[in-house]
Amino acid sequence: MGILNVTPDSFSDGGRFANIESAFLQSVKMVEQGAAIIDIGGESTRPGAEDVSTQEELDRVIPVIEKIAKRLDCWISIDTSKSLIMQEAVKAGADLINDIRALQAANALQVAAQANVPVCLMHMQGLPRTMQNAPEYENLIAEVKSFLMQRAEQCMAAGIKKENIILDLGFGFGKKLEHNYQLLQATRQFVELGYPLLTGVSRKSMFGQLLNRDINDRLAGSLAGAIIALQQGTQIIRVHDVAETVDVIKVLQAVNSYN
Ligand code: 8Y4
Repeated sequence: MGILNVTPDSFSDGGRFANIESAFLQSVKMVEQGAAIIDIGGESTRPGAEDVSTQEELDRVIPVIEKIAKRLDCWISIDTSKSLIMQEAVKAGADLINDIRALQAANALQVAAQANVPVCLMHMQGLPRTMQNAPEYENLIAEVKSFLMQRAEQCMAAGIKKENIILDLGFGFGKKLEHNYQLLQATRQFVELGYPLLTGVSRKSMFGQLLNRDINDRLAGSLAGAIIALQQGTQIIRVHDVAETVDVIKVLQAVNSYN
């Protein structure tokens, strides 16, 4: 899964059309590099980021989804927590709903059930604005597992099919450095819950802090993280650096092809 940000912080303002075109070209590149899914987000979830209006988020993501759906052979994932965005995105051609708030917003469960597409449920402690202020757990693995299983149950109660549910440990979302590494090491336990797992560690601060690298110098750390998760059975890996990650996957597939 290649990451496509269509937030204004990731674009110099050359107007809407230039932004759509640039987002599309970035998607073409990621698909050519081997991405099977493009994850499109129009709302920044960084701690301290400004809230985005629904109309603004729609204006950012819908034209890009329409263009990718028409022109590229890949799945489109919509990264949003708002039910209206989910609904419009699926109408425009999105194939997957990726929600860091695990469909807890008003109407999100109902819209996702109606849309009948896979949903990714992510664990987060707290909310983006404050989640990194001293997150604490009594039993990290048990708490993340219990949250995800409860959300999966609620999804199924709302009519979402079991086979359409993907889980995600939510690296960096209300987690200290040690929490992130404990969860990464526990990946197999989550795979064993019987749902596909999505892992998103690309360029995150778990590498920045550990290795003392700024955001553009975290590729080696991110690839190490990807390998560790993939070896334990994660099925989807959300990344900025598609070409490099595809090489990693091919090497893992080669070693696993000899029994
Ligand atoms: C550098 C670049 C440093 C990006 C931090 C970040 C996940 C996610 C995000 C995730 C799923 C991010 C939307 C945070 N992370 N969705 N979204 N899983 N499913 N930060 O881990 O990439 S945004």
